[in-house]
Amino acid sequence: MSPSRWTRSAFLFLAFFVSFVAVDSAVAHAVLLESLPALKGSVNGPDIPLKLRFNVRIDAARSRLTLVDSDGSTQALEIGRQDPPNTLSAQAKGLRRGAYRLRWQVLASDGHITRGEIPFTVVKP
Ligand SMILES: [Cu+2]
Repeated sequence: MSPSRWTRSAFLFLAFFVSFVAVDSAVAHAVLLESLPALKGSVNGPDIPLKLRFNVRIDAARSRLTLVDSDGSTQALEIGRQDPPNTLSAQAKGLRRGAYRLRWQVLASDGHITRGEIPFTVVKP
């Protein structure tokens, strides 16, 4: 291989590698950045606004928010209007004092599903 050909091959390889890495990070799946209630936070009941903010846009129609009671019973929450599109919000109503978990499962724009739980406590019924 001549030196110029070698250089071109090396450049092409590098360009391919860089574009691959760039695309991979651009379509990253959803990571939770911030939540209301905060992780292990305490909030006043009985009605609690829930908001989750992610690093990327979320497909709300294919995402799920579930409230888990301290006795393990679950309740699906209706997801409200997305504003902005990297957030999910819902309303939990009539909560009594106690420990809860907000279970989330979201679909990001890259087609990957991620899930997690936010434990929180309701202090004033
Ligand atoms: Cu992903």
